[in-house]
Amino acid sequence: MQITAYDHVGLRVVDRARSQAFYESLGFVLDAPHSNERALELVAPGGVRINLILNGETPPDGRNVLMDVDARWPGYTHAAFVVDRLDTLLAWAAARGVAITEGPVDWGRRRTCFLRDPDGNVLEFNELTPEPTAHTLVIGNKNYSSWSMRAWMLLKFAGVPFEEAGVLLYRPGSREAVQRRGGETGLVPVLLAGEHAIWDTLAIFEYVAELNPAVWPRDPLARARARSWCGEVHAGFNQLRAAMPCNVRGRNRRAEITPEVEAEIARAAHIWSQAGGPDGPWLFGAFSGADVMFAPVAARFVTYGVKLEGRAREYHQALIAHPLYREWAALGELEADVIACAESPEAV
Ligand SMILES: N[C@@H](CCC(=O)N[C@@H](CS)C(=O)NCC(=O)O)C(=O)O
Repeated sequence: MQITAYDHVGLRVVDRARSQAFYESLGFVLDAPHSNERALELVAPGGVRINLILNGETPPDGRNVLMDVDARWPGYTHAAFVVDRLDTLLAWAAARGVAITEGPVDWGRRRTCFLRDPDGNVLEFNELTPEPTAHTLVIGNKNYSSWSMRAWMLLKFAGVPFEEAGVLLYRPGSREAVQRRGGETGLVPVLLAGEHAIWDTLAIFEYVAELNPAVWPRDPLARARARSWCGEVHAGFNQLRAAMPCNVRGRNRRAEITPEVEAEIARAAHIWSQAGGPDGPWLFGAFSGADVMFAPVAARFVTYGVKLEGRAREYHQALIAHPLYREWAALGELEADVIACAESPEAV
């Protein structure tokens, strides 16, 4: 037998409506099929569950009998949750007038604060501190390397500090230079995390998502959809890729638009036409790794003058105006190196 995770923590409460409203404002949602007249089950977007046990009686003088009386009766003292951003939690508490009873305090492995729920149950919230790891991103020419662009934008978006090591691509010895840095395939990007090399873009995305979960949408099914689209880009769009080599600073370039290329343009446009939501204009409302994955596709559409319509067009405009896209494109503009096979002639 192995204990693998918590299923839930049970909290006895006095006033059902008051407690439900409190926990819902923290992001928990009622799981009605698993609730009954004795207990409410609530679940947070990350899957963390609590049960509100509805048989509480108002304690004498309103004090929490486990925590606020002189006698130290044995029992649970607090539930400790992990949050992505402690500052967001602190802002939530300030906006609702919920007192922070201890903290925020930096324990090294975690940054923590405590507060009480409406019954005086102690709740602890932790933002975990990642182990300090030195990161180096081995990338190719910024103007030409679409996969490098993705890893670079993602690390910046996730706020993971890194140094850059540039390798000029498609020269004798380029792949060997990447291999010497630990990239087993000789292709870029390679993310070096301390001594360890990660040499595939999807693997880099997943690694960075472990450092900052904001890389993926919060909802598990949205997350799966985001990964499906990213997998599709990673494994597909091969006709488009071949017909339109990445050349971020290039304009008005000619591409042979075969029916297969046309179908892949239509597929990208179909995905993009689904963008936008309450949290913003991106594929999953808030900006995520899925948007980063499509950034070089957006760049190709600029270079080769691909016309889009409606929501897809708006999404494309937003993506090429994103500050990280612009920063990458501006750096590519400054590069002197030319990769002849990616320099298609101008359209007439
Ligand atoms: N599957 C790899 C693809 C990486 C890739 O194709 N990188 C290109 C640059 S965009 C490369 O290194 N090309 C150099 C070469 O083929 O020698 C990933 O996901 O990272």
